Amino acid sequence: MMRRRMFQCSACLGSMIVACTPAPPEATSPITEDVAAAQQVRDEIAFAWGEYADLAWGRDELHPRTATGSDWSDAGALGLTIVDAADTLALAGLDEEHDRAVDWLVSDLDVGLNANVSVFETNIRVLGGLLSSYATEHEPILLDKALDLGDRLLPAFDTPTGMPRATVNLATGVAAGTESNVAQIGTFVLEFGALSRWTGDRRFEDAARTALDALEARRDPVTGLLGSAYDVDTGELTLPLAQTGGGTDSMFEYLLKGSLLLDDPALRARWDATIAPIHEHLSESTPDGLWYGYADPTTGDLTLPLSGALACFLPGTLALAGDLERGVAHGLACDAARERFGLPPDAFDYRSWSVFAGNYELRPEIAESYFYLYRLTRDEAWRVRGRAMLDTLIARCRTEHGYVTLTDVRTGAQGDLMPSFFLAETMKYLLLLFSDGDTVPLDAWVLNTEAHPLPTAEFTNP
Ligand code: DMJ
Repeated sequence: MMRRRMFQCSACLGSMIVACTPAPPEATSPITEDVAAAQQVRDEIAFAWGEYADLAWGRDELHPRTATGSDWSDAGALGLTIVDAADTLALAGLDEEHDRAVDWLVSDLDVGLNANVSVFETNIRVLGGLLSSYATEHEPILLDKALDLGDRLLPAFDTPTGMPRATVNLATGVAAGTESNVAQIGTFVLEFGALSRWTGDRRFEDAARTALDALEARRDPVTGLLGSAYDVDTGELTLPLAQTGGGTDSMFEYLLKGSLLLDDPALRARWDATIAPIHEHLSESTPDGLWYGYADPTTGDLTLPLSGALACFLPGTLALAGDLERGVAHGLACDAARERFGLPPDAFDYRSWSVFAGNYELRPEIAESYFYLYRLTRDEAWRVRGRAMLDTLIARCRTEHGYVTLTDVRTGAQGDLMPSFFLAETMKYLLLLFSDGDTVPLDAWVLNTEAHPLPTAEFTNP
């Protein structure tokens, strides 16, 4: 049976579940597909997926150079690449591959592994992937498995502060980790909100909101800034660095996207209040554009001109929030890093361009920003930048058996992993960048931090 795939809007597809709102006034013509570039991305998705399916089916991730698979845990696999890639396969029109992936989720995915897993990663990849597939398939067992998984993640939130522990054992419910970072604490309201509203079980959304409230209570009373990590038992700040990259990033994203998915003005107000001190204390203009560095959360002093691949999600999120001016300026800065290094490394000094961590992990964030900036400005230059990124990915990261990370962008030395987010996010954002405007319209879908689309219309009337 051909499964349903509906990441479009009702005006474009008769069976869709949501309505399109009118196009913004400045939008004078529809966004049309860049046919050649979109087809090239589809071909690369088919290639990378095919290698995973041939060499590592059911395993968490593929190691292309050694042609093997590996799992997060010795206890077994969560089929990470399958759950993460299923909606990308649908969007790429790879119908047989998509159906096989969803059949595996329905029949084979075991969310009760006796394994200690990252609560954050399991939420954004596995729960997010299950919910996104449920949104288009309406297969009850996908929601049952999501609910089962949500139940197994919840014990992590049973702390004195309500901030979750970093890991939990999916079979025993034993949670561990005293210290947790801001992203690991505050990146749940999309998946847990959707789960609560689809099942009528408030526990998930309540837990996600309690964790966000705990972070809100810890913004510095003078500067308004958060640090990077906290003790989930005592609430003490353990890493006094305010920054927007790895370790904090998706919490900011979820304040904005939570307000959009759940139609929640209070979350929007919290995004506004949280991002304002970031602009005030962390931003710095250079000839390349606008950067956000590292600051002391207590004094607000900018202490380190440091950025990296992960932080480059923010241009797109700023644009989605309506701040096109800063979104474009920060996007240009991130693009300057891509131009300089070919692909953006994990950590560099944006004033001197010295590199602190030269690895490129097949990360999606810069492509994510190109996508939002193109959709929201219609400036063709963002597609041109995306095509350049795609060319570099193919030239430097494509191997006989899939795509690999780079251990150093300066030498081009290759690693041996195709992380599940490569198909979930990097290739999906490139595909969406080149797709027409009716594919995942931003007034109907909110993408979680792993790029799994969730439908806004289903959650606005709890
Ligand atoms: C992804 O798992 C998510 O985008 C997360 O928010 C950050 N890290 C990776 C990709 O770089």
